[in-house]
Amino acid sequence: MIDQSMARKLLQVGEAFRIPGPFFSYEEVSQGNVNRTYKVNYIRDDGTGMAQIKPYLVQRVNTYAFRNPIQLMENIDKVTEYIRRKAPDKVSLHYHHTVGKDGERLTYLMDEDGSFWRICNYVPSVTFDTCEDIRVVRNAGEAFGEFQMLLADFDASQLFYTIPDFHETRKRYQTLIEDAKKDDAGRLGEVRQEYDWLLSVQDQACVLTDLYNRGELPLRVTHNDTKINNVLFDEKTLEALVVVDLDTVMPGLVGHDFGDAIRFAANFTEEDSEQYGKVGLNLNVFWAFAEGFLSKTAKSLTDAEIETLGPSCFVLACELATRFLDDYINGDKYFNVKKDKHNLIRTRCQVALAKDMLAKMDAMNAIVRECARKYQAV
Ligand code: GN1
Ligand code: MG
Repeated sequence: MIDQSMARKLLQVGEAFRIPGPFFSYEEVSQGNVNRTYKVNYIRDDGTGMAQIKPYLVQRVNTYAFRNPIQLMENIDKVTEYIRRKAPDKVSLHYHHTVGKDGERLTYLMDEDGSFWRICNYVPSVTFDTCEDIRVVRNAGEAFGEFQMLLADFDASQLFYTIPDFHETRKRYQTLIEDAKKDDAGRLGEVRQEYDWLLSVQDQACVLTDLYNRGELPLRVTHNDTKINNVLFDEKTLEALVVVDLDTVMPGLVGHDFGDAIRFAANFTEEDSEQYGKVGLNLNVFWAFAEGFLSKTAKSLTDAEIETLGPSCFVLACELATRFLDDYINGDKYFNVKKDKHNLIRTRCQVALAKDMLAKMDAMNAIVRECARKYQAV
């Protein structure tokens, strides 16, 4: 159903960015747990006298999650421009400009309610929330591996930390422990089992942070939100077209991108499934992603980094579980919730996945080493 006030708001945003042509319609794109995304259609004469629909992607950035959205847009501008220069033939994202109070060119609009808006080109494509098609998974692995390699010589010090301590797993744990002590929403009793289990694996879950702090892993530019639905695919060929959702592009570790991708794509179920018995790591999907990712990165990664790839999946599942649980304990302030106990369900799902990963860790490590050996040799 069309919400008239939202339509008016999107119209106003489109005017600010001087999008030409009459506003036609909009639909909310339901992906994303943090920002709100809309596909907005305009009518455009393509020069032949025939009216065409021209879609744009309009987003309202969640400024509770992203406290410095202006710096965030500066990061995105730098990174997209860098990639465009390095790989001009690749499909890319372009953010539209509006004019600020002093006539300056801006990639965002801050409206009178304090909402933060941006518009980018709409890329016709398909996305996948869950995926057992091995070709798609392999292509996604290649896309995220390539993304990281494209930025391998980008000066990471030019980037703001859009969310400070985003993958500082020890700090995530500290926050969880502090918020559990406060128990503002009175929910701790209900989540005791999940909370105790997560604390019992704390050291294993913090292995990436600890190795980095000991100087054993290099800092790279990472995407930091490598869910498979952040890759756009060609509908016919299923080739990966472009990696999207660049809000969290920041300095990071290779395991953050690999582990996050696996905990999302290789789970037998969706991220918020309540069928906890079905949750688990699909080793075929794991293998396909590892193949794609390492085919692009194996030659550049250090041996120490390669050794972290398997364990990083467990790390990222636990880290996200602490974040979902913390948000549940705080009364659901960070993640968009779409059903009752949504954050608790998400927590349980990540915990079940992390447990299954522990059981399969030897197989995961063997696959990673095999793929690394293969692609270092070619
Ligand atoms: C958030 O909004 P979305 O779906 O792109 C979150 C990620 C989580 C993910 C879990 C900025 O991403 O870190 O892994 O939800 N992004 C932020 O679904 O917190
Ligand atoms: Mg995201």
